[in-house]
Amino acid sequence: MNEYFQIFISLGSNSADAENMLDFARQALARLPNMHLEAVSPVYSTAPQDYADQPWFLNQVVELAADAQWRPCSLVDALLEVEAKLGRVRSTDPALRFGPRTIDIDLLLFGEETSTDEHCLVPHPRLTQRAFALVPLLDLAPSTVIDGISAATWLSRLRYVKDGQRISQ
Ligand code: PH2
Ligand code: MG
Ligand code: MG
Repeated sequence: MNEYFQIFISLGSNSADAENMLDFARQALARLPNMHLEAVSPVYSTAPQDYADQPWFLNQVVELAADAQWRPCSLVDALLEVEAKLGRVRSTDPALRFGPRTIDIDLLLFGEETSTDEHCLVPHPRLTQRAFALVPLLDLAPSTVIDGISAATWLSRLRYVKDGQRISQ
């Protein structure tokens, strides 16, 4: 019997075309070999973290099932390739053509695995601090545990406001 990993990936974009970028990203992930798109969370509109002076983001978490040939680092490489491909999608707005990266695809969790390789840290090192990732993750998998503590507990430690599909932190 084949072993499968339950994988959670965060999608984020604050380009003018964010909805389409998430859509393209979901399609590209579903097309990865030996990978199955299992579930998608609602899309949240989220206040920018780290650098406040930028537009709000759309964020979403997707659940994938990967067969045992995938490893955290090979998946991160594949995600970077998808990002690069989507970054080249032409916006209709010429001002955005050479703008910043339009999609961020982050590996959050890879089954029960941990990776301390700088290039492909698992769990994602900032997951427990970010409501924009924890809220949609909990939508899909309410009993998730991260570093021995439930995702719900991590979220309860954050100061954030969730108003329908909007999250500010
Ligand atoms: N990603 C960042 C920095 N800040 N803020 C929100 N709301 N959503 C993001 O996806 C995001 C961010 C860098 O990865
Ligand atoms: Mg990120
Ligand atoms: Mg990233």
